Amino acid sequence: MRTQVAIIGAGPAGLLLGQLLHKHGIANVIIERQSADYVLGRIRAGVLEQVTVDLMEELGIGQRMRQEGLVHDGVELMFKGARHRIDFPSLTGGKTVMVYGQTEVTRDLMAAREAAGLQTVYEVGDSVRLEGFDGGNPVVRYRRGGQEHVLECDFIAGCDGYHGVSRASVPKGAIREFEKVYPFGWLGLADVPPVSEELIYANTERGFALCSMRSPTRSRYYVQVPLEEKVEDWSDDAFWNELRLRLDPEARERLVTGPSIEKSIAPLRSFVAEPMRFGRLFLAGDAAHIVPPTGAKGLNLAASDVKYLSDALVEHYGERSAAGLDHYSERVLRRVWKAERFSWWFTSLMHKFPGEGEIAQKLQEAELDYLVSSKAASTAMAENYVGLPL
Ligand code: RFL
Ligand code: PHB
Repeated sequence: MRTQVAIIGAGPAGLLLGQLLHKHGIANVIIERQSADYVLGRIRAGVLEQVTVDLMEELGIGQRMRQEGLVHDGVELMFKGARHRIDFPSLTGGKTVMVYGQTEVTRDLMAAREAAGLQTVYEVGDSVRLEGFDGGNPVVRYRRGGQEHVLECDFIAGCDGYHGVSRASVPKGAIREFEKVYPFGWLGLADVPPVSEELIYANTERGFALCSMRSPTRSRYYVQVPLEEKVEDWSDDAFWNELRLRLDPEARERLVTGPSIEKSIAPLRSFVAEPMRFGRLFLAGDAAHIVPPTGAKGLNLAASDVKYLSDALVEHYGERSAAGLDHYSERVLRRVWKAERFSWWFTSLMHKFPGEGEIAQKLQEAELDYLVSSKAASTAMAENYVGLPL
């Protein structure tokens, strides 16, 4: 089999890239480890920046998002037991974010891919091998249904997430990795009607909590827990009790509790691999970088990466110019590092760090007080949260 661009991974990065390339007549095949249902079963991101919303619209798949997504024009920051609102439009010249789950984005992209008759090979397990990307003829080898397959291509897009094969295929000496692992995780639980119309990010002496949502009837709540904690040790009741203790009196009163449909613990990490190009292999999304979820940036970075990559590939095939491809890594990393900085800053401001003592709490509260009372500080926060321009 032969294609122009072989895409590894059918997460948001891979699926978005596939549609962007297809729109410009560039053939692509996606190779995915899991089944489509498994990919759709993962509950992950919930907040889309305008840049991501615009990409969905550009691809003609914004209709359901427009109907079912929730436009949010602010978030609430809670500290010292009280909530303070950051208003996005007045601070950013009219910008907002869209609450529309990663599952729904993925579902819309899969449907569009199927309607366009584009090929996705699911359930290849750990069999993918990338070869020849340092020369002129890259190939992707994989096994499916007990048979070996070879996909020849011009380029490989590594969109296979943090644990994928693409970054791991690069010789160690050619890549630099920067990493920070936080000493806590997020225990997440879905779903009952949300406690508030906007997201609440809470800094408390007991640790961080986030009240988010997927729809007017589905909440998604998180509490900071020590890394060693096991999800089996958290009954739904224990979760609700802990969340209640981290909310202000009004939210505590309004909180609707019920059985969870999904409960899991996610570790928090900042990670960047440089560069993001190795000959004819390009990394995009979580394959190259991870942010802690506090800034809601992961999916949005995956989207902006593949926008840059598809522009570069369109330039290559259309104008026969390598300039876009040559500058891909440098251009993407400039935006990635700014999102890494924001996510690290917001994580550091909102979480309780073990062993840091009471002064750390006081300093966070002073910074939060400054953040909500200074227009300059609120503007910097709002500008980053709604997303920096491409
Ligand atoms: P994905 O989604 O991990 O997809 C990678 C795909 O590659 C497949 N794969 C392979 N395929 C073939 N061969 C192999 N060897 C393979 N290895 C892996 C995988 O099965 C998978 O289908 O990466 P992608 O596309 O780069 O997308 C990144 C986003 O998924 C991620 O950044 C976000 O979910 C992060 N994130 C959030 N991002 C936001 O923008 N806003 C949010 O509000 C937000 N909240 C979150 C989050 C992530 C979370 N968790 C659980 C990590 C909340 C949470 C709790
Ligand atoms: C979510 O709804 O899952 C979510 C929202 C905002 C974040 C992180 C996660 O910052």
